[in-house]
Amino acid sequence: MTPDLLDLAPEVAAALAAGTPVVALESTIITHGMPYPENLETARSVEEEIRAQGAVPATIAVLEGRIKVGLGAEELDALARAEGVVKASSRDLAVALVRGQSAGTTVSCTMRVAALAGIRVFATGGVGGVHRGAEDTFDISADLLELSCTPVAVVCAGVKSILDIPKTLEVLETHRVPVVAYGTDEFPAFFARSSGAKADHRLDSPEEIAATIAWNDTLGMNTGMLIANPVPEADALSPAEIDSIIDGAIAAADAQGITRKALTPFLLDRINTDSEGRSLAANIALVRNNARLAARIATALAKMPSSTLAA
Ligand code: PSU
Ligand code: MN
Repeated sequence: MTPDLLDLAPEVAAALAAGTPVVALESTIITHGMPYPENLETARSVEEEIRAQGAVPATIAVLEGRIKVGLGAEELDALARAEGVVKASSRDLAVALVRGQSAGTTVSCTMRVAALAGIRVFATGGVGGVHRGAEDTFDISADLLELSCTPVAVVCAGVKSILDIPKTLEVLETHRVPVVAYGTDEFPAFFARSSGAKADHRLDSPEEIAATIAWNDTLGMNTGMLIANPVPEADALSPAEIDSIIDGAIAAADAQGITRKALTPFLLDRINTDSEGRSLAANIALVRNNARLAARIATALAKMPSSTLAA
């Protein structure tokens, strides 16, 4: 790795050097996934959840052409308020560096940077996937492809039904990405605890998940892993309520010709507005819940004898 490729925050550098647990966090959720000021409050409270478990949070973003791994309070604040910031998936990263851009990093880009930094566990809300109608548009998120070739475990709350969930699970299977549901037999649908699709695997403890990550490495799979953690019961939304809002958002995107990388941010914004904040409250609760689980997995991984972990 180029020695000065990454700007590691001091506490992140110290934790990585000491082998103590670190959890990566993405920043497109801050720049394109939630409105200000909820985006900033969420980013802060998610970092606190990770600290409360004894792990170090590393929010990843690009600021003026530098890759940041761990943001200071002022950097986080500025990113949350910034307008016109780029949304960078992993393929956009090199251009962002050349052009000196600031960017929110998507799941794919955050995974790429986490892997470069040596961080193996990453928490977010929802990952991208196969969009409804992908048989015509071919709109399949780069997140799924990054999961197939970058060894970082991503804790999410499943995928939103803005996506075609069965097709998303098929693409993950084709690309040999392990998909594990935590404490449930069902694959969760972000706002709802169940999508109607069965999860491929169920694991019930952070220790078992950490051991699965270690085995996946030892087997030379070189893939990530998707860990689906259902939204807490108390914060879940009723499918009837959220499904009609999502259907309305998709119809609005169709009517306005919104496609490609603008589509997911458009749908998220529309859902936030049309649900009058209820979806945002659920979103915040589930990201915090995912951060807690990710920190417990990173802690279990850090305790494993290094002989069981691939170099
Ligand atoms: N889904 C959400 N919230 C998000 C995103 C997706 O519920 O914030 C963001 C993530 O950063 C994800 C990206 O990696 O959108 C996927 O974008 P696309 O569908 O354009 O690949
Ligand atoms: Mn897309």
